[in-house]
Amino acid sequence: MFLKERENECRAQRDAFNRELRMQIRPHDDLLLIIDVQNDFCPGGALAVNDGDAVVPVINRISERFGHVALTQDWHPAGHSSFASSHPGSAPFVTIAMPYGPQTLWPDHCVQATAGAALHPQLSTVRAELMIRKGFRPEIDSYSAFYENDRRTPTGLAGYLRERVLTRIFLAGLATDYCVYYSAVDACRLGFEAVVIESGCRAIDLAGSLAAAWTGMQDAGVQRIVDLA
Ligand code: VGL
Ligand code: ZN
Repeated sequence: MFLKERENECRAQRDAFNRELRMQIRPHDDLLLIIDVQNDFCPGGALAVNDGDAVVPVINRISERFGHVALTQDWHPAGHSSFASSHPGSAPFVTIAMPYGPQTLWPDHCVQATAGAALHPQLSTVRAELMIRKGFRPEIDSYSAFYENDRRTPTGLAGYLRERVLTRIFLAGLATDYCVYYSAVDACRLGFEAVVIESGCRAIDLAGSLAAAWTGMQDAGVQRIVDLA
């Protein structure tokens, strides 16, 4: 009995996996949104994500399959309010109260016009039609590609996608549990279809944030695929 159940479970998993792998890109409806593939989020960077640079070859490969590609870039002024260094007595990775809600404090990262803020040098950007910069207001952080962390200040991306009639957004990049997560959930809330490509993402995973992000994405209706193959 147990064996039979296990067998069925395996079969269901394999079928789901194959379905994902065969996901067809619709060249006129779909956009690949590449999130924050910047030096500071890669090994050796100021806010390095484990294995962060491993997303680069994956994204370069899958971006060729898309008719439309856009990028985001975390782009903070020096002394940004999300930096622990701007809050004397506070350490990186603690959460404090900001006027717009709780905010995790980070090491100084992605400071405008520094090498750390630059996109990873091997990331292919040739096919990108748009680059959205976020987090440039000194007093507010922005994880999502759509809204800043007050959840109401728009970046303009939704208007751009609507005017271009791009309806399904595939996401990959850094970090799964922050900027990818917030962007994917906002995409769904705004009425777009959102699909996160797991092999093209890596996570910070702070105090269970990765598990919480997957749950949050699932609840919001975000689809999750392993790869495009
Ligand atoms: C990010 C923390 C702070 C991200 C950006 O790109 O996920 N995380 N700034
Ligand atoms: Zn940031």
